[in-house]
Amino acid sequence: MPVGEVYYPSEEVIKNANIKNWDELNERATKDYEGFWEEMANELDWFDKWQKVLDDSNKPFYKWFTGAKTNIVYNCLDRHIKTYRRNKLALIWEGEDGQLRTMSYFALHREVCKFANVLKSMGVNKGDRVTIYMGRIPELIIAMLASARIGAIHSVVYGGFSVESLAERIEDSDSKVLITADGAYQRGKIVPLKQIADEALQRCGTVEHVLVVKRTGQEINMESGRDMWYHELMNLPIATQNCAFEIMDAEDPLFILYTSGTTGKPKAILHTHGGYMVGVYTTLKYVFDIKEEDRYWCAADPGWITGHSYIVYGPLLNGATSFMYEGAPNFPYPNRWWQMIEKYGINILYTAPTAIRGLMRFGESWVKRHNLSSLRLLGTVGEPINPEAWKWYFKVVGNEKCPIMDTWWQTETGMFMITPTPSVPLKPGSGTRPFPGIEMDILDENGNSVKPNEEGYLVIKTPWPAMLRTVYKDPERYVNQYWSKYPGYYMTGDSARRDEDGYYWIIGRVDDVIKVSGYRLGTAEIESALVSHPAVAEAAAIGLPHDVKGNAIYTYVILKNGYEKSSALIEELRNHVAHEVGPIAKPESIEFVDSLPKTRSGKIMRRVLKARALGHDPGNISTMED
Ligand code: 7RM
Repeated sequence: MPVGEVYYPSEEVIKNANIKNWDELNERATKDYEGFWEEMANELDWFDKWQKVLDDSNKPFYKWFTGAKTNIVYNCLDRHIKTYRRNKLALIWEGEDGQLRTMSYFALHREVCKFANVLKSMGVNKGDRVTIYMGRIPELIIAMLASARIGAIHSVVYGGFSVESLAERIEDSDSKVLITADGAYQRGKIVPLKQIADEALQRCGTVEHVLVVKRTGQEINMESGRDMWYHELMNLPIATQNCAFEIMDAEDPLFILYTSGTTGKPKAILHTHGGYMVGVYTTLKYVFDIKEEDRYWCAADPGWITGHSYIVYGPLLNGATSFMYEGAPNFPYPNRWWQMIEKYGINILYTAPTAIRGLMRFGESWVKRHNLSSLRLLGTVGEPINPEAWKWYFKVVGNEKCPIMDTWWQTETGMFMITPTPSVPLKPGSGTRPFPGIEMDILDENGNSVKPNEEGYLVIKTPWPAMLRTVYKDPERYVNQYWSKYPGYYMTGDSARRDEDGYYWIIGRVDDVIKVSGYRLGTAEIESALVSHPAVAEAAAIGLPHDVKGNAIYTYVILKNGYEKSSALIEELRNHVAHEVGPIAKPESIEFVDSLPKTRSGKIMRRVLKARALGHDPGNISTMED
């Protein structure tokens, strides 16, 4: 008998499951993971097959499906329009203002080809980087796919980021083209994307063309010679609906995505056409049991890895119908999500604990006004889900019949790594076990596996197809950050424990990454935004537990001589961080201090600040300077 509280799948769920016998598949995939991934790769189209499934001759720079030729967009679109899926809806989209747009696979293919031709006419070539900065609108997906179709590398910057975050990502990626929108609707207000982009472009010098989608229609500045309207370009004769795809090597870059790491600036994680495609296709197929008639909704933002893998690429590779919603979950009322699930007959909902906790606060009557019986499966991602939120999700949203897929993974892993599949017994708060073919472990400081229920460092012991290939332009950082603590093993940056049944329980980050409402931020980004203000000499940021957000940002600031502490200055500094990094990074609190705890080599001891804030014992402080 398994230990703890266990939820078993119903007959109905097992009947629908793509994996009926998890243990059998797991055994097969563990014994021969290359063979397993090769079998999965064979379900997709390749122009040339691989000479080798896995090339590990230059560890940790692994290569997958070497010598193979493909294009992920071919597998997302062209493959389907040759079949009955031509007329199937690829995308159902609802704007925050209630506007509805749908696109068949045929229509999405057409729009992608047209925009790919526009990009080509701007001189975008294979290997060039294109930065995309938009709200959750269909053109964001079209822009990603159009770039990938012609072999360009997309770099999507989340629309909730602001001036400095955007500028440094454009600069670091050396993008010649920026694709953005006039604005984005969020909670009834307009986020002035173009205005933020204009300010960012004053701080970086690589962009030649800015392509602007009209979404909100307010007055914006259009710089002649540089800025062009998307809808005007799409009407030009060059924007024909045929555009040859670039034949890509399996290992050619598909995209970079910036993510916060242990120290310093966000780093660009690089993913490829071949392995990434096989990984996200397989995991979505098995974990969410995607069926032809399903309507699947991943409520993340395409600007984060969850959106890349499980709004854009995974569903399209599976020929699924995806729903995307532009705005806030509680706008104009707290029933918005439930209303849309009923209206569109959504079968699968994939979201984050912070969203569940946020909606839970409004009470179950908002859910109960709607018939949610179309739901079959639920998912969660981004941070550990507290059992209370899990149970509410299971009972109130899923009516006790929808298993919850608690998927643990990272920007770096590209795909689900620890996750149940629908036929597996669940424990609230645990992602169960690694996906078949993935070998993981929990280690102590010396690299030994810890005993059941002991905490340790979570590592991945074998390569997987959707793994990051490198940190863009910084291979050394790739090696140091991920592969040096335990040579041969990938270091996740998380701590975890494993129970007697082999179920994994994630505890949290062990580095300077803070997950705020499921968004990944680095202490360094927040601190550097603070010290860019003329009043600030030094700053430190930590994450502290928060009921809805999971973690909230607390900051400590040393003022420069001549500046007075005041509540007006606190407000000014909070807004300054929001303006530089984005509203998600706005500190919950700012405390003025005269000194910060530091090591003798001058590093801020955030762990000591955290212990003090929580009233805990700071532990070993022998390295502290004073
Ligand atoms: C997908 C995503 C990665 C970090 C990761 C964890 C945390 C993600 C879960 C989770 C507990 C989960 N990518 N995390 N999923 N913790 N249970 N199901 O979030 O790169 O932005 O963040 O998120 O700490 O290391 S990410």
